[in-house]
Amino acid sequence: MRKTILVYLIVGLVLVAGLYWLIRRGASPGNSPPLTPLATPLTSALPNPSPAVSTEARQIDVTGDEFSFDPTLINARVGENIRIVFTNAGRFPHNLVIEGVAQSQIIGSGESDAFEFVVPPVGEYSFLCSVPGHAAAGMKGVLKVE
Ligand SMILES: [Cu+2]
Repeated sequence: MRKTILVYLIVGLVLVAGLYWLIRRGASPGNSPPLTPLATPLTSALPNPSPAVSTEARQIDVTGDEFSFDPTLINARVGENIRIVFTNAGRFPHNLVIEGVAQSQIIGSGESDAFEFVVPPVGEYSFLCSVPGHAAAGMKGVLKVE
Protein backbone atom coordinates (compact mmCIF):
# COMPACT_ATOMS: atom_id res chain seq x y z
CA MET A 1 0.00 0.00 0.00
CA ARG A 2 2.67 2.51 0.97
CA LYS A 3 4.65 1.77 -2.19
CA THR A 4 1.72 2.54 -4.48
CA ILE A 5 1.11 5.82 -2.69
CA LEU A 6 4.77 6.69 -3.13
CA VAL A 7 4.62 5.82 -6.83
CA TYR A 8 1.52 7.98 -7.28
CA LEU A 9 3.29 10.80 -5.44
CA ILE A 10 6.36 10.58 -7.64
CA VAL A 11 4.29 10.39 -10.83
CA GLY A 12 2.26 13.32 -9.62
CA LEU A 13 5.37 15.34 -8.84
CA VAL A 14 6.84 14.58 -12.24
CA LEU A 15 3.58 15.62 -13.90
CA VAL A 16 3.43 18.85 -11.89
CA ALA A 17 7.08 19.58 -12.67
CA GLY A 18 6.47 18.86 -16.36
CA LEU A 19 3.43 21.07 -16.46
CA TYR A 20 5.32 23.83 -14.68
CA TRP A 21 8.15 23.54 -17.18
CA LEU A 22 5.70 23.61 -20.11
CA ILE A 23 3.85 26.65 -18.74
CA ARG A 24 7.08 28.51 -18.05
CA ARG A 25 8.39 27.69 -21.51
CA GLY A 26 5.18 28.78 -23.18
CA ALA A 27 4.63 31.83 -21.04
CA SER A 28 8.15 33.26 -20.92
CA PRO A 29 8.02 34.98 -24.37
CA GLY A 30 4.56 36.36 -23.62
CA ASN A 31 5.37 37.21 -20.04
CA SER A 32 7.83 40.05 -20.57
CA PRO A 33 5.67 42.29 -22.85
CA PRO A 34 2.78 42.65 -20.35
CA LEU A 35 5.28 43.65 -17.67
CA THR A 36 6.70 46.63 -19.59
CA PRO A 37 3.34 48.30 -20.46
CA LEU A 38 2.38 47.98 -16.80
CA ALA A 39 5.49 49.90 -15.74
CA THR A 40 4.71 52.91 -17.96
CA PRO A 41 1.15 53.66 -16.70
CA LEU A 42 2.47 53.46 -13.15
CA THR A 43 5.16 56.08 -13.73
CA SER A 44 2.85 58.35 -15.78
CA ALA A 45 0.22 58.12 -13.06
CA LEU A 46 2.58 59.75 -10.57
CA PRO A 47 2.58 63.32 -12.00
CA ASN A 48 -1.26 63.34 -12.19
CA PRO A 49 -2.06 64.41 -8.61
CA SER A 50 -0.25 67.76 -8.94
CA PRO A 51 -2.46 69.38 -11.69
CA ALA A 52 -5.53 68.45 -9.60
CA VAL A 53 -4.79 71.43 -7.33
CA SER A 54 -7.50 73.93 -8.27
CA THR A 55 -8.19 77.01 -6.18
CA GLU A 56 -8.63 78.83 -9.47
CA ALA A 57 -10.75 81.91 -9.81
CA ARG A 58 -14.14 81.77 -11.49
CA GLN A 59 -13.93 83.80 -14.68
CA ILE A 60 -16.60 86.30 -15.61
CA ASP A 61 -16.42 88.11 -18.93
CA VAL A 62 -17.77 91.66 -18.95
CA THR A 63 -18.05 93.82 -22.03
CA GLY A 64 -18.30 97.60 -22.01
CA ASP A 65 -19.23 100.09 -24.74
CA GLU A 66 -21.00 103.47 -25.17
CA PHE A 67 -22.44 103.51 -22.59
CA SER A 68 -23.26 100.25 -20.88
CA PHE A 69 -21.88 97.05 -19.42
CA ASP A 70 -22.89 93.52 -20.30
CA PRO A 71 -23.79 91.94 -17.94
CA THR A 72 -24.99 94.68 -15.58
CA LEU A 73 -25.46 92.20 -12.71
CA ILE A 74 -22.73 89.94 -11.34
CA ASN A 75 -23.71 87.39 -8.70
CA ALA A 76 -21.07 86.04 -6.34
CA ARG A 77 -20.57 84.28 -3.03
CA VAL A 78 -18.60 85.64 -0.07
CA GLY A 79 -14.93 84.61 -0.19
CA GLU A 80 -15.10 83.32 -3.76
CA ASN A 81 -12.17 84.02 -6.07
CA ILE A 82 -13.32 85.88 -9.14
CA ARG A 83 -11.42 86.85 -12.23
CA ILE A 84 -13.06 89.51 -14.35
CA VAL A 85 -12.00 89.84 -17.95
CA PHE A 86 -13.16 93.26 -19.06
CA THR A 87 -13.29 93.87 -22.80
CA ASN A 88 -13.82 97.27 -24.38
CA ALA A 89 -16.19 96.69 -27.28
CA GLY A 90 -16.74 100.40 -27.79
CA ARG A 91 -14.79 103.15 -29.51
CA PHE A 92 -13.87 105.28 -26.47
CA PRO A 93 -11.54 104.30 -23.61
CA HIS A 94 -13.33 102.57 -20.74
CA ASN A 95 -12.63 100.74 -17.49
CA LEU A 96 -14.51 98.67 -14.93
CA VAL A 97 -14.32 99.80 -11.30
CA ILE A 98 -16.03 97.79 -8.56
CA GLU A 99 -16.17 100.53 -5.95
CA GLY A 100 -14.00 99.75 -2.93
CA VAL A 101 -13.14 96.27 -4.22
CA ALA A 102 -11.08 96.11 -7.41
CA GLN A 103 -10.75 97.62 -10.84
CA SER A 104 -9.34 97.23 -14.33
CA GLN A 105 -7.07 99.57 -16.22
CA ILE A 106 -8.56 102.14 -18.58
CA ILE A 107 -8.30 100.36 -21.91
CA GLY A 108 -8.77 101.38 -25.51
CA SER A 109 -11.16 100.11 -28.16
CA GLY A 110 -10.90 96.35 -28.69
CA GLU A 111 -8.59 95.79 -25.70
CA SER A 112 -9.09 93.54 -22.67
CA ASP A 113 -7.86 93.71 -19.10
CA ALA A 114 -8.23 91.06 -16.42
CA PHE A 115 -8.17 91.40 -12.64
CA GLU A 116 -8.84 89.07 -9.73
CA PHE A 117 -10.29 89.64 -6.29
CA VAL A 118 -11.73 87.84 -3.31
CA VAL A 119 -15.45 88.54 -3.04
CA PRO A 120 -16.18 90.89 -0.08
CA PRO A 121 -18.90 90.44 2.60
CA VAL A 122 -22.61 90.12 1.77
CA GLY A 123 -24.04 93.20 0.10
CA GLU A 124 -24.44 95.05 -3.17
CA TYR A 125 -21.43 96.82 -4.66
CA SER A 126 -21.86 99.09 -7.62
CA PHE A 127 -19.44 98.94 -10.51
CA LEU A 128 -18.97 101.62 -13.10
CA CYS A 129 -16.68 103.16 -15.68
CA SER A 130 -14.68 105.92 -14.02
CA VAL A 131 -14.02 107.87 -17.22
CA PRO A 132 -15.79 111.22 -16.56
CA GLY A 133 -19.42 111.20 -17.66
CA HIS A 134 -19.56 107.50 -18.58
CA ALA A 135 -21.27 106.23 -15.39
CA ALA A 136 -23.84 109.02 -15.64
CA ALA A 137 -24.44 108.02 -19.25
CA GLY A 138 -25.22 104.44 -18.21
CA MET A 139 -21.96 102.56 -17.61
CA LYS A 140 -23.10 101.12 -14.30
CA GLY A 141 -23.76 97.70 -12.82
CA VAL A 142 -24.06 95.80 -9.56
CA LEU A 143 -21.99 93.08 -7.91
CA LYS A 144 -24.45 91.19 -5.71
CA VAL A 145 -22.78 89.17 -2.96
CA GLU A 146 -24.69 86.43 -1.15
CU1 LIG B 1 -16.39 104.32 -20.11
